[in-house]
Amino acid sequence: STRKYGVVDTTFSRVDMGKIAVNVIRKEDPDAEVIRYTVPGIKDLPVGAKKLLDQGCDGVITLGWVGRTMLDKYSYLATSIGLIMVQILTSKHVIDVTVHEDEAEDEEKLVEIAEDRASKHALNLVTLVRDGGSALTKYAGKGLRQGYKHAGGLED
Ligand code: RDL
Ligand code: RDL
Ligand code: RDL
Repeated sequence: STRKYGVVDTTFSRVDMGKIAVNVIRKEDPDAEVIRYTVPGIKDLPVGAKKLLDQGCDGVITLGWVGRTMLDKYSYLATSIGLIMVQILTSKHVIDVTVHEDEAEDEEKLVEIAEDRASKHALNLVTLVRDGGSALTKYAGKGLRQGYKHAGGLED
């Protein structure tokens, strides 16, 4: 049967990262099916991901935006634990794309971080789902980053 990817995003986010992820997945794996599901905020992402996996998705990418306050950061910690629980319960990858609003002061830079992180992690999801984790081994220890330039491996 054809591969199926899930994309879960939020209305809280200030950048349409779901659209970016869908476009990258479609371009990279044109025969696959992509299902998009949008929730209000990050704490709704774990069940959104679980629903898409229950509907037969082989892997999911979530795209969340965390506000600047401590309360927002606690919400993210809870979300992250929830997303990890979904992965453990289903043995499927849920790639967590998160942009923290305090990563940059200016809005242009935040858009840049969001676009880079969503694109690179959408590619990671396709690789993991289609080719498996061994396909990433050639990049092990290379200091790859999403949202920023790669840090690079210390041994290179
Ligand atoms: O279930 C409804 C909401 O509780 C849920 O959508 C939350 O994720 C909303 N939310 C917060 O309550 C909050 O304090 C969000 C943030 N902070 C946040 O930083 N980013 C979000 N939602 O996407
Ligand atoms: O699911 C995709 C990513 O969310 C996941 O790979 C994270 O572990 C990536 N990541 C962070 O998001 C982060 O804020 C990592 C770190 N910090 C870190 O310090 N080390 C990592 N990943 O290996
Ligand atoms: O070294 C600079 C950054 O990598 C570091 O500040 C990370 O913590 C930034 N970061 C996040 O905050 C996050 O939520 C990253 C990710 N997600 C991620 O998925 N990949 C990253 N950084 O490389």
